[in-house]
Amino acid sequence: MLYFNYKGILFPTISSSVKILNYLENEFQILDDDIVTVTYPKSGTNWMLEILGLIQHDGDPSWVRSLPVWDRSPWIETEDGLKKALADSPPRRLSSHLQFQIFPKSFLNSKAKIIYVMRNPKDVLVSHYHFSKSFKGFQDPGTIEEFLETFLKGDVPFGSWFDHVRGWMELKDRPNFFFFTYEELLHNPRDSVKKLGQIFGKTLNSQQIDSVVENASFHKMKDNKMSNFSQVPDKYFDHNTGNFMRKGVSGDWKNHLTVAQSEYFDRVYQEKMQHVNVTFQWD
Ligand code: PPS
Repeated sequence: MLYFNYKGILFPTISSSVKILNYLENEFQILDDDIVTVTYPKSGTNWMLEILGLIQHDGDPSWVRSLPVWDRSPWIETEDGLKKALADSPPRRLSSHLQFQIFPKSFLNSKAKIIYVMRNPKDVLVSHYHFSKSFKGFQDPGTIEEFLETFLKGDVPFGSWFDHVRGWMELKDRPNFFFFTYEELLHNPRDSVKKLGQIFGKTLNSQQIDSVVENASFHKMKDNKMSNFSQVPDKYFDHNTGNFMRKGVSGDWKNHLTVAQSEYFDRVYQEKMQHVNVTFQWD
């Protein structure tokens, strides 16, 4: 079985279990000085982690080039990531794709910071579609038409994009919750780096900001074997059929969805997002 179900949400069996998720939700302790990068899959998680790692080291790329991204900021819902997170000493950097309703409850009583990254869901769909063809923990997506239905229903690992964003956006007014979009990282990288620096309590000079932007660029990351997933063993990822660092652009959905499919997506989006009081760049 490729997936198991936890509270109505699908998860890849390859990396997690009900036991892990139950432990995380009810017992795992989020600490005050944790910084947790939270995303729906394929929204720019690893890009944000590269930027955060570079900011932490004043723009010096040696650290992000010497340690795999999953060791810099382990994914708490995976077996290996959870072990790493429990062994790491504070201040910890953690990552998660969990929906808010099953995120560790201890977060609510902590001052930990959440960096939430979102991306145009049509581009998320396309990125997910390609990734699913090569990542052995995800089901084959079928045709784009079939995957559109699967995605809109939320029958994908980590559940529905709409539930994910709606759940986390409930926290948007909390002082320890910060949200970013993939599109703003792409179009306004310097401002995003400055904003992130402030969250870290760091004031980077102009050269250091340039170095963060440059070293976290798509092409630099594609060449960084600690970030481009080339180290992921073949039993998890078929490196012959796909590339984790695929295109790194916004709007690739236009090359994949027909006008009718895009309009259908828009109708579902409007219905599901009508009560979310935030205007996104893609609205
Ligand atoms: S995962 O598997 O859920 O952790 O994937 P995630 O890191 O969230 O998202 C992968 C997509 O992000 C793109 N990416 C980037 N885009 C622009 N610049 C940089 N530096 C960058 N790094 C990663 C990556 O290419 C995936 O998007 P697609 O559209 O498939 O190219």
